[in-house]
Amino acid sequence: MSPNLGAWAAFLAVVLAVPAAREFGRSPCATSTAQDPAPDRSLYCIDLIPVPDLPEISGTVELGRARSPFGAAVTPDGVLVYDLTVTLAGLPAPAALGPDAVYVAWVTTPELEPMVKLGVVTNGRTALGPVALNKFLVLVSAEASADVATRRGKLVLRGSSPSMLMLPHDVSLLPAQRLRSSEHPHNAAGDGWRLPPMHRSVPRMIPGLEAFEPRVRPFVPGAGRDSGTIPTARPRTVVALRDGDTLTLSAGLVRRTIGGRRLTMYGFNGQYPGPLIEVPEQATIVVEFTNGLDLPSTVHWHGVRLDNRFDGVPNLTQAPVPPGGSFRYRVHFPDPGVYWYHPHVREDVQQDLGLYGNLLVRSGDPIYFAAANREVVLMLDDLLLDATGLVPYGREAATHALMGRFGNVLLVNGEPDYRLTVDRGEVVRFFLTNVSSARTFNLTLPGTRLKLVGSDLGKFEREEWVESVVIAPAERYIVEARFERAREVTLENRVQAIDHPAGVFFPDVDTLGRVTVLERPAAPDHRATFDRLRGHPDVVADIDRYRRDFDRPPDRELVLTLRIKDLPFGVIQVLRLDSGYVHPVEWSGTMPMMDWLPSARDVEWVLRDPATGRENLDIDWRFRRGDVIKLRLVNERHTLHAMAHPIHLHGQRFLVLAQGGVPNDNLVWKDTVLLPVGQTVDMFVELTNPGRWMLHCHIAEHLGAGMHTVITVE
Ligand SMILES: [Cu+2]
Repeated sequence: MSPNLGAWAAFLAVVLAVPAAREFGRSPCATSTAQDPAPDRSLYCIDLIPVPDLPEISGTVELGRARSPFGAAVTPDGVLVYDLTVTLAGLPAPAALGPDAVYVAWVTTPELEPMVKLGVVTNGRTALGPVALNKFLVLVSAEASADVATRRGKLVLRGSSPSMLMLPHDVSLLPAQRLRSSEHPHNAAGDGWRLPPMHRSVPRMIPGLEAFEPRVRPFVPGAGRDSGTIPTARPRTVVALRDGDTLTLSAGLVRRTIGGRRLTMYGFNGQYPGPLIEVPEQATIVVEFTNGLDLPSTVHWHGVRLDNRFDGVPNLTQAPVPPGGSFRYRVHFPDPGVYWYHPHVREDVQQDLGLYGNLLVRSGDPIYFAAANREVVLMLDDLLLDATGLVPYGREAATHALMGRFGNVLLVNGEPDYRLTVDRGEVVRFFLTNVSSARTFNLTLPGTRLKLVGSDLGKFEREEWVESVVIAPAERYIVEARFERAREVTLENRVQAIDHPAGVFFPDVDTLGRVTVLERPAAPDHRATFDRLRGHPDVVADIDRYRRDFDRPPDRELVLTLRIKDLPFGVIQVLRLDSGYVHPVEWSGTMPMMDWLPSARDVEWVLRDPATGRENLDIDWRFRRGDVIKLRLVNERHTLHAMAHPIHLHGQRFLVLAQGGVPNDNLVWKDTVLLPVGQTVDMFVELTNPGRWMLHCHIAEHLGAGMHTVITVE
C-alpha cells in the first residue's frame, strides 16, 4: 500500500471511530486577544481562496482539536487528527446550476488523490468532521446535487493545510562560509566529541554543520575507572513494602550491554530500571538514599503528593546529595496509581543513564480495577548510541537544548526487544510510564483493542476504547488489553517523522517488543468483564465539587517561549528555513547535528507570566493552602524553534479542562500535561499541599535550559 493510501485507510478508520464534530469554545481563525488567546492561527486555521470570477466569496477552515483523552489526537499511525469546521460568506445561491444544486466541501492530498467528500456547506458555520492527513487541501465546489460522490462541478474555494508550507530546504540559501568560520568551530584538540549518528531514514546532512560541536565539554560516566570494578546490572526486582518499612536505595555505576555495545551507565541498587516499589495507599515508607555516582544527586518522587521536605528538588527542598553522601526520604502515598522516582539533578544525564523506577500504589478497594489475568509495569525510554557507545552528554550543561535528546534505541524496562508471553484470551493491565528525556510515544499493539483506564493520579471518569496511547515524557497511562488469538503481537511506536531537508513527512515505526500469545486458553476467562466499559463514580464524585468553577476565567497564565542567547549564525539560518511550518508535536529526532549542537548555555526556555512580565524563577506565585486555581498555559508558536512541552507540577494534582478551547469530556487527575505548539491548555489546579513546588517542562534538556518556576503554597 502506498504511504498515501495507508494514511487514507487510517483516516477512514478514525472517521468511523471518532464521534461527530462538536462546537468549540474558541476559534483558531478568530483574532487572538490578550484576555482570550486562541490556538495559533498560522497552525490551526486555513484561509480559503476564491476563484478569480467569484471574488466576493470568502471562507476559513478551523483545524480544531479532535476528541482524544491524550495530549495530542492522532491515528494509530501517528497522523494528527483535526476536527474541521468551515465558515463561509458571500456564496451566491447555487440555483443557477440546477434545482438541486448545492455547495460541497472536499478534502484531498497534495496529489489530489483520493478526493473525499466532507459534506454540503452553506454560508455560515458548518462542522466537517475529523480529517487525518499529514498535508491536505480543502476544496469547495458547486455540485448539481447533494448526492454526488465525486467532484464534477465548478471549484469555488480552495485552501491548503498549514503543513503544506513545509517545503524542501534550498541549502544554496545557506551562507556556507559563515557556517565554517563561525564562533563555534569544531574543536581540533580532540576533546572527545564525535559527530552524532544520523537518523536511519534521513541520511542527508545540512552541509557545513559538521564544522561545529557543542560549546560544552563531553561527559560520559565512569571515565578513568576500571570497568572491571563496575558491577553488571541485573533486571529490576519487585519490592513490596508496608506502612513503616524502610528501603535502602543507592545510585551507582553499572555495566550494561545494549545493542551489542558494552556501556557504563547508572542504576538504582544495580538494577534496570530501579526496583519496582509496591505499597498500599496511605502507607509511609522511609528510603535511605546513598549517592554512589560521580555527580551530586537527589531523588524526586514524581506525582506523589508528599511532604515538601522530601520532594528531592536540589537547592529548593534539600541540598544536593554529594558523591558518597546520603539522605533519608520519608514518602507518604495518599493516592492509588502508578508513579515513578528519578533524580532531580541533571536529569538529561542521570535519568537518561538509567536512574528511574516505578512506584505502584495499591488501592484498598478490591474492585478499584476490573479483573485481569496479569499486571505488567512498563517504563518506556530511548537511548542515543553510536557505533562506539553512548553519545557523550554535556559536562557543564546539557546538549540538545532545543529539541531535547532523542535516542535512537527504544527501550522497555531498560532493554530493547521486550518480550512477554501470555495465554490466549488473557487480559493484561499495562501500567505505562514514559521516562525518556524528550520523546512522546504513540504506542500500539496492532490488531489489539486497548481499554484506557487511568493516568497520572488514578482513574479516568470513565473507561474508553483507544487504538493507541499517546504518552509524553513523565506521563503515565493505565490500559488493559485482551489477547484474543494465538499469534505474535508487536508493541510498536508509530509516528510521523519529518525529513526537514526534503520537506516531507514519513512514517517512523519502531518495534519495542513482542507479545507471544499461546494456544492455551487463559484461566479464568475475563472476557465478559473486559468487554464492558466501566464508569468510575468515585472519580466523578471527587471532581464534582469543582465542576461549577470550570467555566470561570483563568486566574493565572503562563506563556511558554524561547530565547536564543548565542547560536552560530548558520544554525539560526537553518532554523529559519524550518519556520514556515512547525509540527505541533515533534515525534522523532531526524536532524541529529542540529539537535545536538545547541547547549543549555546557548538557549533559554522560558515560562513567562504575561500579567507581570516575570519569567522562570522570578515569577514567585504564592497561594494559600486549599486554593484552587484555573491556570492557562499558552505555547507560543512564533519562536525560532517552537516545541511541544510536557509541563509537570510537583506535589499537587490538576485536571486538564480544555485544550485549544475544546473541553475535555473525560477527566482524570494529572501531574503532567502535553502542550502542542501553538496550543492553549486550561487546567484546574488543586493546591492542598503546603510547600515550595516546582512547575517545569519535563523535557530534561529544557529544564536544564531554564524552563522552571516555583509555586509556593502557604
Ligand atoms: Cu519543554
